[in-house]
Amino acid sequence: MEKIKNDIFLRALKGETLERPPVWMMRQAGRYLPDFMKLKAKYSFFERAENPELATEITVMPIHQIGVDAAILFSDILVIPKAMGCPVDIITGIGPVLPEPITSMADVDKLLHPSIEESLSHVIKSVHLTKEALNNEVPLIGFAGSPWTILCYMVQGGGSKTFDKAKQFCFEQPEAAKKLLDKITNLTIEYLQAKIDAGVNAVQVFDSWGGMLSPSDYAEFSLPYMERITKSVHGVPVILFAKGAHYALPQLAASGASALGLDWTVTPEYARSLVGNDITLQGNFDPSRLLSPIPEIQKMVKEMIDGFGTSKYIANLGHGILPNIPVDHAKAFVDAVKSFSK
Ligand code: 1CP
Repeated sequence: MEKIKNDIFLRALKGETLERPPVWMMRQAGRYLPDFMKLKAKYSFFERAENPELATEITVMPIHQIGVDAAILFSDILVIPKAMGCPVDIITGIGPVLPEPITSMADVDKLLHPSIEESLSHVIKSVHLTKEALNNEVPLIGFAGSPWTILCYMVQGGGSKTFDKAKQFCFEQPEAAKKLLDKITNLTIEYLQAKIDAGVNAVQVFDSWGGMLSPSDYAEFSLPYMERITKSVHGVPVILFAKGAHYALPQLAASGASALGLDWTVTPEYARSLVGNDITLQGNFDPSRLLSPIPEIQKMVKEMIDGFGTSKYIANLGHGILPNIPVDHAKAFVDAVKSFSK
């Protein structure tokens, strides 16, 4: 059995009380690092993500340059629709574009259920190569999008402020929507399990657009699928991050997950009052607050940790790091967590 040298992240997931919380940042592998920008100028998104050597290089960058306590594999949640036969482009300045969106049951029926081996072997290769490159320094996190968040892109055809077409599809054609959610869930379980079998030490499910739904619609179109994923994958801790859906925290806490991600709209006290004391919490620094002067970042990090405590807590942002964050501010955030003392 491998022994990870810095396993503070895994210990927090087990619920241990620590001297200081572990720290990593959502979207830490892309976006703001100058060395990443150089690769981005040279290669398209999928050239970077589907090339295991490049994906490995990008994954380890923030470990060496920023000093985070965990690595997250460079990839994207949209590899799942692509594997199902729904084309995906990622266009600089625009974001994801899915030119053949799902509009009907017939479209859902046409989707593929490929084996991970035939469709996503590059991700598995990236896990192997990244594990080698990390040399057991820190744990590696694998991830997937939640079925609802993946449906958002597959039906909307790209990013959106409202995901109105995705919601319309769910409300007008609930049977087709649920069949689509089922298909995404089935492939996602196999995908996450393949990454676990290849060596990732934890997995996170990103329900980035969970908060687009009302509590009752969340209970119908997102929660059951997140629960099924959590109960089906085995071997490593599962972290569920449902942005904007704090009303669902009690149910997510009961799903069997090891940890829940939080966005910055909840206080530590409120989050704890919803989930109890058994589960680990992760978050929730407002990513825009990394634009504040460094002394203010340091002060706010201290307040955040004082609020959450050093037991069952992982310091993180409340959503992905923004592309315009100065590297020294990101590093100041991480350093402030690592030098925390009561
Ligand atoms: O060419 C590029 O580099 C484009 C930007 C980019 C990057 C760096 C995209 C397109 N994806 C990624 C990588 C990525 N995506 C990672 C890798 C690890 C890391 O950066 O640390 C991860 C974890 C994701 C996850 C992801 N993709 C999410 C969930 C997390 C979140 O931020 O909410 C979502 C919603 C996506 C969709 C997506 N892919 C890319 C973009 C620009 C977006 C968001 C578009 C939108 O706002 O709808």
